[in-house]
Amino acid sequence: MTRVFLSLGSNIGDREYFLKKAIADLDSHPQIRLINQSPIYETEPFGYKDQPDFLNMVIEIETDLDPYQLLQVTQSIENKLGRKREIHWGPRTIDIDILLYGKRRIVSPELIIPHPYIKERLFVLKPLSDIYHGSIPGEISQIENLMEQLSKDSKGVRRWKT
Ligand code: GSY
Repeated sequence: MTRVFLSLGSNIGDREYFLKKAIADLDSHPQIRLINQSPIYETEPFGYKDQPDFLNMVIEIETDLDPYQLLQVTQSIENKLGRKREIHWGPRTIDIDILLYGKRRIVSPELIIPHPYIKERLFVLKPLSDIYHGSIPGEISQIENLMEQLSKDSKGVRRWKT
């Protein structure tokens, strides 16, 4: 069994419903168990600005699926919940990204793990830092140091429904 961290984001329709439904679908998979979840944050869209704010969070799961099998599961949940890949960086009902897969490092056309957004996007790093305090494989800086660097511009990431 491997501990895995997933990032979830939604900015269309009932955003909280899509986050919760994706988590329930993951947890009901026979080879996945939900371990922990971060608070939900409301975050300004990164990149393409003319779209609604996102809700973002990170969850920790345990699984014996390999990374590519897990990717298939996350993509089938995205498809089931109506995700359409129309505008690159555009709005979406649900987005599920694999951030960390144990201590593994993978660079392939389908998957890059650790996910590059960990270092680049506060909407990923903030909720991850709430539930993960270890190191990032291949990264010298601890998660707290990465947070310090990114959170200088923290205004676009706020706790939702606190
Ligand atoms: O990368 C995931 C989708 N996404 C997001 C997101 O989840 N949150 C915010 N704030 N901006 C985003 N831009 C994209 S694309």
